[in-house]
Amino acid sequence: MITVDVHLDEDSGAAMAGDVRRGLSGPRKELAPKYFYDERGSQLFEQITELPEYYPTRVEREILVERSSEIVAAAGAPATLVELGSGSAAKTRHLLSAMRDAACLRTYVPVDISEEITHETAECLVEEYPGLEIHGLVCDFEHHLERIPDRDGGRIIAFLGGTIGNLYPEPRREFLARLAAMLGPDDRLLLGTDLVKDRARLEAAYNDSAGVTAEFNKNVLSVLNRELDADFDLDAFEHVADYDADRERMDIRLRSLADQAVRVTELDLEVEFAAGEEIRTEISAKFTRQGLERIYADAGLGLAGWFTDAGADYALSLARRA
Ligand code: SAH
Ligand code: AVI
Repeated sequence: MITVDVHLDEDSGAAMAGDVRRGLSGPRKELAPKYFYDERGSQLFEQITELPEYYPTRVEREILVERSSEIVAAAGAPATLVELGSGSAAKTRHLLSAMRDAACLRTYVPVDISEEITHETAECLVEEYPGLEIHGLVCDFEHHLERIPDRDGGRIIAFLGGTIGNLYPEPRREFLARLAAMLGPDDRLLLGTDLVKDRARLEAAYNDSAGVTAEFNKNVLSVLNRELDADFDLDAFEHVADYDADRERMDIRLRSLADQAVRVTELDLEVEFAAGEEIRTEISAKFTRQGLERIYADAGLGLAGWFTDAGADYALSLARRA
């Protein structure tokens, strides 16, 4: 009942090497957030979801607990749930249960870049949902969308957790346009988006008092140390996360605490940092309904359902191909 196809090969190693070389060679240093998620990074993200300050997971769960049946009905009770960036699929159970209760559930397709968590998730779910067919894909959803199987009976393509906010506007538009082109008449996108709110709550969510987000952020340096034989000293960088109100996004960086040089042996690259110089590791965009409707329209999608929590902190929206 479980198959997991792994599409991370030598090409992805070469892609990482190219990304990191470009990201660390220019005047404004940057690393892509997908490199956070090795086994340790996925575990740290799971810890983030339980932090008192990190509200997005809690409020998205609240919506799913209360509205999953309605969401599944509004999506036409499809047979397949595809999930991009599925991780542990902790909240996804509410959707799967609603699909099982509506007697439409046949297949779950978790799609994630982290191989370990995708295997673990598939094994847990097949026990929890007897008869469920699981077809996992370990790949980069920005590059391998075409590997997602097309199925009879309609699909919900869920992209939860607010991960869409980790894409810059232009790659986000391209990604959503490619998703739109994949949607048949019976398919719906189900998108989780964190909503614009006051700076204090946003900044607290990304600067937790237990320091887990700082550890998660620095974990990308451990990934480079292991994968590219780099010699980053994690104690020589500090975690920085603040809200850019003009761009409506969190801006997350690592700041060098000293003048230092880092060697990335696999790239034959020496990277110099001045004290105070930063590497951006992630953005996390926050949305409004109006803004999202425009984003959908620009990508060839149309809003087909809007579900928020009581505090209007977060939205799940359904979209169809326009
Ligand atoms: N959906 C879960 C996890 C969100 S964390 C939740 O809502 O809690 C983001 C997830 O997306 C991680 O599991 C990470 O491994 C995955 N991910 C990040 N970038 C990715 C990419 N480019 N391709 C595939 N998966 C990616
Ligand atoms: C996965 N993604 C939606 C998280 C976010 O909130 O942007 C990642 C994260 N980064 C720091 N804390 C959580």
